Amino acid sequence: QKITIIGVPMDLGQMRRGVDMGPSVIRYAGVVERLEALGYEVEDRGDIQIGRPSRLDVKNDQNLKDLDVVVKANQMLADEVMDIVSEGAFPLILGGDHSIAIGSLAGTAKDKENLGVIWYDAHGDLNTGETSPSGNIHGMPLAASIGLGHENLTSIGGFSPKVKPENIVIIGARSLDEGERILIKERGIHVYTMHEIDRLGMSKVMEEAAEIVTKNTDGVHLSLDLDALDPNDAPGVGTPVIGGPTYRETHLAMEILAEKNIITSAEFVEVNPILDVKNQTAEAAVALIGSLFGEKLL
Ligand code: DIR
Ligand code: MN
Ligand code: MN
Ligand code: MN
Repeated sequence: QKITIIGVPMDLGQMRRGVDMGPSVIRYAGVVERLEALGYEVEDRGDIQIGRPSRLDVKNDQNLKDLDVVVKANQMLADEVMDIVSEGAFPLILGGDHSIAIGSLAGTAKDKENLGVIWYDAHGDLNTGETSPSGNIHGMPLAASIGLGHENLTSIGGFSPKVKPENIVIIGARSLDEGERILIKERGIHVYTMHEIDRLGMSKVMEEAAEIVTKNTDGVHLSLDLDALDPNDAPGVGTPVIGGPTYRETHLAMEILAEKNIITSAEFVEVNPILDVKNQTAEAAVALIGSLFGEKLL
């Protein structure tokens, strides 16, 4: 199968500069070579061109920082991903902050009735301008994808919603805002917090998650925020939260997804090399991508 890589050097969905270098350092860590070594045909389409306002949006009218630039970039990403899907290739999206998941999901959900989503993240990303404590759009992409929030965000790709709440599984959550907790309960979104991971073990959690996202679905998108991992293993992220799954547990999660062969598109986001040591977080991302695509020792 062919894998097509698209980079999204976006950092305006949150307030720490540097995550725009994510695509570049993930490439530097050898993502293309890693996938080619597994026998895949790989095309790298380069990066989406993101405009940069001369000043960051300090006015922040609707508690949606830099809304216009984020919307424009996501629309371009949605178009690009739709094109990759129409070619029959697997879209592998490299972030950039997590606001780009709105475009990724618009692109991957376009021709699907029921897209399943695995959201591997320390956070829920279920805020809207009304509930967000930060105004950062990287905390809102999952809400936008189920049709909640500002219309400019929900309408990206020309349709809404992209996914149904019951087809979503969040894994690794340990930091949820009040509005997100309410939404999770109201909409019945499946969440495996660190409590369930500790109790059941990653293996069982992934078995159950895989069952949920494949029930009545016609594809599964993996959205992996590197801040899901424990900050010891992935220090190069803008909003680290102590007490996450280890590097090894996350490998296991990827290996189980590879074995089940259910993932049809994926993104790896929030790698910020400025906050990192020796590109450790991008190296982790590439190793995890290896496992997701079937890498095994023996
Ligand atoms: C927080 C942080 N819940 C917010 N969200 C992050 O700003 O909405 N998501 N970092 O990955
Ligand atoms: Mn996130
Ligand atoms: Mn996060
Ligand atoms: Mn259910």
